[in-house]
Amino acid sequence: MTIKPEDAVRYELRDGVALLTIDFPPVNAFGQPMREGMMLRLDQAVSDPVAEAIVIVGAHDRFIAGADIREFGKPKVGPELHQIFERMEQSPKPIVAAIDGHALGGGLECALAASYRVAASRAKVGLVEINLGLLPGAGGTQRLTRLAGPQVALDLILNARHVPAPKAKDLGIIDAVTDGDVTAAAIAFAKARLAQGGPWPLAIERTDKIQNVDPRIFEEVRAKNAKKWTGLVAPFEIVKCIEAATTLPPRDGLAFEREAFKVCLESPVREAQIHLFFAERAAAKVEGSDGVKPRTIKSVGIIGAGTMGGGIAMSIANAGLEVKLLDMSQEAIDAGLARVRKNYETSVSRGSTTQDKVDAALGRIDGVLDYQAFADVDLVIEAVFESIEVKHDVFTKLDAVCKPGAILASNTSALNIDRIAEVTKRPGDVIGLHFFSPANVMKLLEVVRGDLASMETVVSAMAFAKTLGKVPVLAGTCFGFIGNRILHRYGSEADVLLMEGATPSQIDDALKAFGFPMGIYLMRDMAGLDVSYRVRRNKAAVGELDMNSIFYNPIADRLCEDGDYGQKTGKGYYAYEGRNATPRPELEEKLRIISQEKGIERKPMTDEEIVWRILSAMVNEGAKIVEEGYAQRASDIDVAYAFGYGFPKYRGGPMFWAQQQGLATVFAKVKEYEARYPERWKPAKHLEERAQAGAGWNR
Ligand code: T1G
Repeated sequence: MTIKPEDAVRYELRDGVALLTIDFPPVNAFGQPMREGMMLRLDQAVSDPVAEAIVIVGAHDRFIAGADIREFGKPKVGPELHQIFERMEQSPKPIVAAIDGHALGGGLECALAASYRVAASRAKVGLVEINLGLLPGAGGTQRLTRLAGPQVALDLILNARHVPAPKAKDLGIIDAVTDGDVTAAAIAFAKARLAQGGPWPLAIERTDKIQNVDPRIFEEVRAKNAKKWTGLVAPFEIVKCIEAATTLPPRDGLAFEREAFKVCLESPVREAQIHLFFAERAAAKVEGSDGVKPRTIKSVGIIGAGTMGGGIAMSIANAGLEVKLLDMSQEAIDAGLARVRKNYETSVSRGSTTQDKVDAALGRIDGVLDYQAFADVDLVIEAVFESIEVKHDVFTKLDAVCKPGAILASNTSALNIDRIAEVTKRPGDVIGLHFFSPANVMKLLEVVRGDLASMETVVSAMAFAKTLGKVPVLAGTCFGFIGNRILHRYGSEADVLLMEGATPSQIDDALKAFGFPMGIYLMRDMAGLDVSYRVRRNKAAVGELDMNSIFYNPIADRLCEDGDYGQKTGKGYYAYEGRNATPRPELEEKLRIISQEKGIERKPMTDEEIVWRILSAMVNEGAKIVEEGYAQRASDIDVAYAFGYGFPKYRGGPMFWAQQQGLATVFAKVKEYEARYPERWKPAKHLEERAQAGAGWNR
């Protein structure tokens, strides 16, 4: 049902003020009907002899979420945002933006084109376009800079800050804040300004905040962020626009910004980041769950006060929920709580939170020694030793103690959830909640469902993840779920490349040049090589791993046998002075010996070959995970990798990257590798089908 412009923006008169109410679900994003409605109602208000002033408000306690992101990349129909905002600035009557909820992107730009801005104290405002690979393209870089100065504009826009209204008032962005009804406050504000008389202020004509600006601030911000902005377009264009606001006349600055916006719009980065925006939201949707309501989760028990358990406790307490943290001894609990306090202290010292928020969160974490403490909790998460025997013991006890309907979750990173669920009398209530370390920081949360889990339990776990501010991805219970299964596959491909002639630093440098924050070998050295060494030996002992296979690279075993466990012993794939890693020539000698033992001829390799082999391994494995039903859709793989495994967001994720290369091209590469390694490179049927359909991923 298409909403008519006159319904997208309603009109009424209140006490001599024209009230424009925007009602364009779900979040008042500037879709065509809303843009047309704004033009219609602005003209109506300006020509209405009864209306002495104009107030713009959003229905359902939310202002405007910005431009309609779904329209990007499609031909523009209807008035452009900048035309609406110019129309506002030509109004002979004062316009007051009444902001509640969010005013983001084009939403705040709309408010900045008004004469005044009144906000509810709970409202937040921001120019967040950089998250989409864009910049505020409807005057935001110009009006905000002239209203609040270039330093504030650089900070808010480059960091996509959601600024609380009181702080925005201190910065000069908002004129008044109210704890009451924002519409009434805005009308009263308009009437008061009418009584004082015009002219009505225009942010675009302000000059006081752009006097004597030191041009070096722009060079400094570029230099400071050069590494972080590698591969990006928008940040550089944003700095240019803010600099232009301090040097160009208003209309020239607006024109400059519109050109810069086009540069961002046309970049592949914008497509990738907008893909992730919608992919993140799609990932939260569980197919087949219509009508299934989540259970309420207000109190949570955690078993294991170690690093993971403590981090999970923090993320739950930060969300305002009560947490009981259990361990086997008071010493273990005290040590766990001490680690939690230390983490909070670091966050406060970094300014990423405040002491009173930390005190409140700590007040919600209670150390307990007895399982009985979990009798009334709504959810328990175990974060104990990764052994099925230990999990069985824990879940048997939980099953006996917890109330009916309590959800029992395991933080396991690879064990089969059904094998855990089947020891309880409530297998339907058992789910995996795979947090990523540090659990109080990492956004990704893999919700792992076994065949025994009920849909209500799955929906409840996904909703709980959102409550924590996490990015949930629903995974099936194959080995390694989604993220680690792909990590395992591309890690073993990298190990084969080492035997074919590459070195750890060459592979890591190629991955960093692609956009990963860190290469796989540096990551392994940081994690420590000894843990996975023990796992491999256990697997080999029970015949689950053939160390004699031509594709098995024993380099990590040999490093461990030399006592080189990585960063913690000063040597691993790299040699370390503190955290500074340098390549090890003796390791390259070891690799030459291994290649000889395996009968593999070492050849020089290009970075492009390395990237294609590793990315193709990720994509082919991802396609298998989707076709086997362990992921709901290809974009979920992208969300998992962008939010949990350091995949550069500006590339949209491995599956999106493959789509940008062309699935037929990726399929051809996989076939090429299959010709060389038949048993390692079976093409995924899903990839083959989509490549042959000449289309992208169908879900
Ligand atoms: N355009 C289109 N759809 C949007 C949208 C938008 N701007 N924002 C949200 N949606 C959809 C979303 O896909 C989901 O759809 C539903 O609304 C609820 O979203 C010219 C160029 C406002 C804080 O980046 O941050 O302005 O899944 O689950 O948790 O300079 O939505 O239900 O089908 O996120 O209550 C800049 C993006 C745009 C803000 C609300 N603005 N949105 O959070 O709901 S570019 C943004 C958000 C721009 C100008 C530039 C959040 C929210 P579905 P949700 P929420």
